[in-house]
Amino acid sequence: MLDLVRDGDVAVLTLNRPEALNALSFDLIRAIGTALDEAGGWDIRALIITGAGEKAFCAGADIKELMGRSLMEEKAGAELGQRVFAKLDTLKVPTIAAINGYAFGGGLELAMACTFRVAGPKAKMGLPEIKLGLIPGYGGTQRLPRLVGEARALELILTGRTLAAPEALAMGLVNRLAEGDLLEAAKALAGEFTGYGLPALALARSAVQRALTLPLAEGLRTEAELSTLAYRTQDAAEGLAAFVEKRKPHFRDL
Ligand code: DAK
Repeated sequence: MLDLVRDGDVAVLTLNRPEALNALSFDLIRAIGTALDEAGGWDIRALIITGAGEKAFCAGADIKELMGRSLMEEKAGAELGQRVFAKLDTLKVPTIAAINGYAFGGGLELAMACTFRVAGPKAKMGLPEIKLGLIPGYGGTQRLPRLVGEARALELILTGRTLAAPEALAMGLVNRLAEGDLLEAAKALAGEFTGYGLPALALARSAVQRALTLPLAEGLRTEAELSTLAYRTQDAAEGLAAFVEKRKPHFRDL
């Protein structure tokens, strides 16, 4: 159902239900939560999430499982998905969704909860819940407007239309298109930040996450506090000293 493997500094979490296009059963969502907890305890510097098989990153919530549930079961299901995906916000390392094929509904919501998204040439994505008489339940109505703005988010959620990778790139929904091997492209992106200190990476993520929820004055106050915290780390002392001494810094996550 799920594979979590380590490759040097980077862990790769692969949704592995290709017979159902890696659809998110509640068991799979729980397993993602457990895997994120496990990866959080590893000595890694980035986590990549991708899908097994040729066709799909993840085709969304398991539609068959959504049928015939009570209102309260459904609410608990939405809260479970939101809680698990929110773990990505606070994971100690940045995350990258390597979108290898279909990323629909909950699948795109999972990708949007990652820090970055890299799309392969076969990536197709959207929030098609409206076609099922539903609306997104795992964070899509909140994360999509933060990534692409309200007007585009409303268009995508109300029409349920499918985007190919170039359009997703143009609107900022994905960060990069992979020209060759997708996993290599995701690892190359990871390689651009894995040399930096985890405390500074985490403080920067935290500050940016708050930019979209706080009024400007409060956001600036938060930035002053978090940047001061970063300044107090040993990594900052090392980074400043390395510049002055004209050498490469050696960050130790301290
Ligand atoms: N769930 C379960 N099975 C799925 C699935 C899904 N989302 N998507 C595909 N499959 C299964 C198919 O049923 C098929 O299985 P068999 O029938 O062979 O047993 C197998 O995967 C291959 O699929 P297809 O034969 O359909 O493959 P195609 O290449 O022809 O089409 C497709 C690929 C991705 C275009 C098509 O499968 C498709 O449209 N899939 C559904 C996409 C979708 O609508 N996703 C769900 C979005 S809704 C909430 C919780 C969550 C949500 C809302 C509320 N609460 C708890 C309140 C969010 C819901 C969503 O994510």
